[in-house]
Amino acid sequence: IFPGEEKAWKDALKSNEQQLTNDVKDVNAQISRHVEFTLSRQPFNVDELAMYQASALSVRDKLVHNWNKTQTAHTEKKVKRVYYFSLEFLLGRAYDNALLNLDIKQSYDESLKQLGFSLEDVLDVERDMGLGNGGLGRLAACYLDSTSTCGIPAWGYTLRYSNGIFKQVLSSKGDQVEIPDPWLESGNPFEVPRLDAAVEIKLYGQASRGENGKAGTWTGGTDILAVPYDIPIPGFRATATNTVRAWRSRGKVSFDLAAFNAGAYDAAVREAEEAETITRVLYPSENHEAGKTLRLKQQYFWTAASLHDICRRFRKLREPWSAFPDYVAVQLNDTHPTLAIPELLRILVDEEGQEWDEAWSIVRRTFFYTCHTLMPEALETWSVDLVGWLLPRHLQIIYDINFHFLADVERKFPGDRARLARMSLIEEGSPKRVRMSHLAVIGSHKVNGVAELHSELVQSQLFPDFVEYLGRDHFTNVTNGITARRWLYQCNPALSTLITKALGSEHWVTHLDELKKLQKFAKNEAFKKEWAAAKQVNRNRLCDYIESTTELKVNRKALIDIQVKRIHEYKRQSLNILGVIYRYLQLKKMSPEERKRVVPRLSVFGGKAAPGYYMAKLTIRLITAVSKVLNADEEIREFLNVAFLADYSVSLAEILIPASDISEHISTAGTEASGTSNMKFLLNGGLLLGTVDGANVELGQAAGEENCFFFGVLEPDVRELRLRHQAGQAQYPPQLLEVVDALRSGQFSAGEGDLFEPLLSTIFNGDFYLLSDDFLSYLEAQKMVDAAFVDTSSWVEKCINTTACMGRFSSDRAVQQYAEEIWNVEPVDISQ
Ligand code: TH1
Repeated sequence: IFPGEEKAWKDALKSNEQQLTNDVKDVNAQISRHVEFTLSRQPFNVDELAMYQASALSVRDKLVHNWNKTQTAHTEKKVKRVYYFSLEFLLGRAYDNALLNLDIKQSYDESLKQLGFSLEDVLDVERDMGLGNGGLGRLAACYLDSTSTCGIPAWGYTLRYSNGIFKQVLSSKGDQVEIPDPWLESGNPFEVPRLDAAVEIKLYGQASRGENGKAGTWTGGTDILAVPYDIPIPGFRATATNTVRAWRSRGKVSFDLAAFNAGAYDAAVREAEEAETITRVLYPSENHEAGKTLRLKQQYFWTAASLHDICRRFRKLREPWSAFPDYVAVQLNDTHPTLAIPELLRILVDEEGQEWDEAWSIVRRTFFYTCHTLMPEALETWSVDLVGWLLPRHLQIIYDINFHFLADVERKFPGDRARLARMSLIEEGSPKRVRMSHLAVIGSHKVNGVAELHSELVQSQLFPDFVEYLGRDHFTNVTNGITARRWLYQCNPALSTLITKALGSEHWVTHLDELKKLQKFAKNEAFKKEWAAAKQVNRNRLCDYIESTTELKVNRKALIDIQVKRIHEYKRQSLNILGVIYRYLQLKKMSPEERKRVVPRLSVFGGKAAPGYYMAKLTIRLITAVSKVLNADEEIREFLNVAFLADYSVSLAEILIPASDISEHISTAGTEASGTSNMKFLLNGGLLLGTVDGANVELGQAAGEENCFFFGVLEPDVRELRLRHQAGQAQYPPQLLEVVDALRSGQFSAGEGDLFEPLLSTIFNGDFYLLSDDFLSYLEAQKMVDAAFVDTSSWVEKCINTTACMGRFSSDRAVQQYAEEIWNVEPVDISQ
């Protein structure tokens, strides 16, 4: 395996390894080497950014070392790998995570001190890898973290957007303004470009079918380069280091010399420009179909490049194609990568000479599909004309799949035309559209939802025909999980230290069920004191952040109630803020004496609205408007204040989550597939205020209903209530009307009484998200929160017992469940 002299190589590599030690003196040398040689700088002109780059590169060296070992072991052992296809990987920052996972944070802290910097400040220089919108992208990041820690051979495949999720700022009026996020501006020390592994991807052109299931062709069109950039994902205290491979699009001929010589400079660059546009920006819509041509190009570009990579790796094994599913499991993160299904068929039939039936069987054993939503507006369909124009061969293949599929449905359910129409991959109409979820369901070996309730609804509401046709076993549930490394160990040192001290070791960080043992401390007064003290450290950190980034002055003893997530009507930030207004109106009616008996509160909101989502943006305006009024009200603000924190991100979540007393997960029953921040808040000893929806249900079962605050209508009643609204038979509680009157009076909009009318009118026209039905029980639940919070001792007990029960929500559990029940992939010990 070594070119040249084996001994020369081995000695050289050994010496490299010896240089990676973690004594402070060695770390100094490693960092200064990057300052001098990589950055080509001298000590006197090292600023914080340069120190971040040099020291992060020295950390990367250590990651790369483990990474190479991992990849070599996987290759040598010919393991089966899982490939996680996700258009979003919301990784956040990498530096602190790497320091903690490699257990070298202390050395770096000391080293940077000696070199004249503060580690904390240097860590703060890093920009978030914001390659995602919300829960779906963050889930992918947590899952890759867990595969590394659990030793499961895995690759994440995604796009390297040069602009991640936009930066959110607030205008002086309190409206969301979007600013681009060119996060790569000053480079990314945590990625490795693999220019040699670039692949060509075709778009447009002409296609022809082969005769009776034989190879077809796809010619002409435009070829674009896909260049991979690799990001190492380290396991906790483990050598195993998996990869997120992110593709960047480039023009194949970056420059057309003929056109240039002919004086057409524009034309010379245009083609390259167009190619690069594919990975220029992440679509900022969450749980909503983007529906744009560029988005379809992104989806194909990414899945085709990734499959190309996977097939290349497979060919090296010299196995027959029938063995492909023994080495490859591809998890489709929602329908966004569904084009991988016809693409693999195309490779097998057109390029590898496989018969159609055999190829289809390989495909169906390779793919697995996770469904993340029930929202009709998020279900992807693409117009047949668009698919045919961009991917002519794939459209033929999709039609052929559909032909065989419908023939089979007809055999099973003869004469049921309505069923055929419902199940077809093609939605008839003008234009005709390809239903991506149907393709994903029949092209996969298993389909899973992301929480128990959601998986039930996936079967009963979304795909009932497919359950009948494919059988129940085709559908399953894997409840989402989160990584305790980032979401407790890293973001909450105060609580982590306390837990480690109580449990006697850090074993819990990789075996989260161990937290159960905290239960025996739940009545220990000394422990409870320390628990409360840790919470106060985190509240103070958040309050400092709020006071340094907003105009607000906050009461540090107030109950902190947080709702942070994408702004959506279904997530009902509006219910929360209307509740705040109600509380304000009541406080205004009280005497100063009465007010002192009320639990003081700080309501914190954060989240981005899709740029084109009017109602979500108006909700932000409402929250910021209420915040201004409360903060200006000197007699009230110490009892009730509202903060809208701009630019919610992974890094901001790391400050917010440890600080909460209560967090709100209050979607209309049956609309939130799972939610994952709910798990993070509870893991950090915050209590849940929520509806009976998504993973809240299982969180409640685990933590005990006595430790949660549930309210609201149940999913089975939603349909009936909506009908009642449509029939104009709904009741509006006086408490809600009081709030509505206040809003209409202009009290929260400088006299502009109709500013929030569009929002209010949704409540009085159909009230699709059932605000009026849940308002009273929401207020009741908030009352219970107040009552419980007053009894500090029993409150802390609830918090401890909640954290203790969060083991099941570890992403380690989730990926192990996927590995065993879905992927059939085994963990690999790479030390031998
Ligand atoms: C989210 C779901 O809304 C959330 O409930 C769930 O916890 C999370 O996925 C992880 O499973 C979704 N995000 C998106 C984003 C897009 C399309 C659909 C969904 S569902 C772009």
